[in-house]
Amino acid sequence: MKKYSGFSLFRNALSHNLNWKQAWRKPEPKKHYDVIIVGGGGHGLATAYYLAKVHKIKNIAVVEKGWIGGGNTGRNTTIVRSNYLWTEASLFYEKSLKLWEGLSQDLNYNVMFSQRGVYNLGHNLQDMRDIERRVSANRLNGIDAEVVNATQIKAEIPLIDTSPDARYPILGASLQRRGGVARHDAIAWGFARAADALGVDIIEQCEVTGIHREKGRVTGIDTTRGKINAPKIGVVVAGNASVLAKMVDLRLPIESHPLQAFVSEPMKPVLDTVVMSGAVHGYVSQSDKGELVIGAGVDSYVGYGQRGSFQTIEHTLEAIVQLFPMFSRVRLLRMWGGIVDVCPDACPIVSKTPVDGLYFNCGWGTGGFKATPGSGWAFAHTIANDHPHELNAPFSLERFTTGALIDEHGAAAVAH
Ligand code: FAD
Ligand code: PYC
Repeated sequence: MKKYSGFSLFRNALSHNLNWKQAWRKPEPKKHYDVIIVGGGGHGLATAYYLAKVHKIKNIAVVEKGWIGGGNTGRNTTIVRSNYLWTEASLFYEKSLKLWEGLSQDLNYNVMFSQRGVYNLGHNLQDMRDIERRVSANRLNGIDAEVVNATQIKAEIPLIDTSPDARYPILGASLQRRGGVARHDAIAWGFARAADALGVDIIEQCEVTGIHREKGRVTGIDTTRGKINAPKIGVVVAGNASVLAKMVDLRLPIESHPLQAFVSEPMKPVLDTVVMSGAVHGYVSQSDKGELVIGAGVDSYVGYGQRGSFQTIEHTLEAIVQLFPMFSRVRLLRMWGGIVDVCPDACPIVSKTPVDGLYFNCGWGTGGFKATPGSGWAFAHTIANDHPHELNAPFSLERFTTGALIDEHGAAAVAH
């Protein structure tokens, strides 16, 4: 991949973007591909990248109904961590965290991964018992995790209210220091550019409207830009997974909910870590631009509108102001919503399906951004080998019939 020197940066800065190169091509869809990935979010683009890079498959298309990264990838609050409770989940998320740690170099694109630590607060004795259990489980799996008390929290986050008479008193927290935040657009753009350089066709403004099957095998898709054939199709459409599944008469155990986030006006740096509280339904970090990035629990109803209700905004901001009284003076700049695809055990589905050659990657709910590289890596393995990798084998569709669920509601940390 071409590297840019300081001199070329200077020249391009002065040329009013006339010399700027397109980061990825805008190809017309071909009639046939070896693999089609439906969904140009981070997970879909990462899947295409690892299919081309690791599995040397050359004839790949990513088909996106809007623009790449316009779904949840571009709408999330970018928290990255791997401190899940059960071994199956924590090892899968840890694979992803390890990929994050080398991603800017691998993609030759700065994804601005900042390992500034993630605190999950505990407000009562049961919270603290759960935190201690999860930290122990993480450490047994070789994942960095520690329990910190209120005094340590106050020392590291001076603005937080740790007084015992607070409405939600803070007793302690789990802390994963290798956790942090990244730039959400950069993950889509970085994977898109790197996949394109390996020959992947990224086709935007191309909605999939039907999936063809013959004798139990997938054969192609109908799109708003015509029919495209392929013997293998990977579907990675987050909140729209049930809609695509219905095209092949498959019922997924998924509910789709709105999830909201907000940013404040920019300020000087006041918060250099990430603070989450599942109990009060709020979390906050500060972006490199200085905005507070604030998120909520899901809106409780199901729906496909990418917006949420006012009462959730009010509830979340109440919680944030209780934790950080000084933030009551900060003005909110904007809010938005995404549609998250939630499974009954708060864990994803990365799986083959009853239709040969058709694979689904979904159910990441409120927590899939952190998993983007690991999910793409494992899904690429599954598609290339027609068999899951051991990391994603426990996340198959069969678990909903065998009962081998992996309950991660506690570690999901965002209420749903
Ligand atoms: P998406 O980025 O949504 O990509 C799916 C794509 O499929 C979309 O671009 C869509 O247009 C396309 N598509 C849909 N239907 C079709 C069709 N018929 N044809 C073609 N294309 C189609 N996770 C974390 O780990 N940390 C967080 O801090 C965090 N915060 C969040 C905050 C909010 C407000 C939201 C909404 C989510 C948050 N998440 C977080 C979850 C995370 O954003 C998602 O799990 C993750 O981004 C999903 O990525 P994806 O690539 O699967 O989905
Ligand atoms: O999964 O860490 C997470 C998360 C934070 C905010 C939304 N999801």
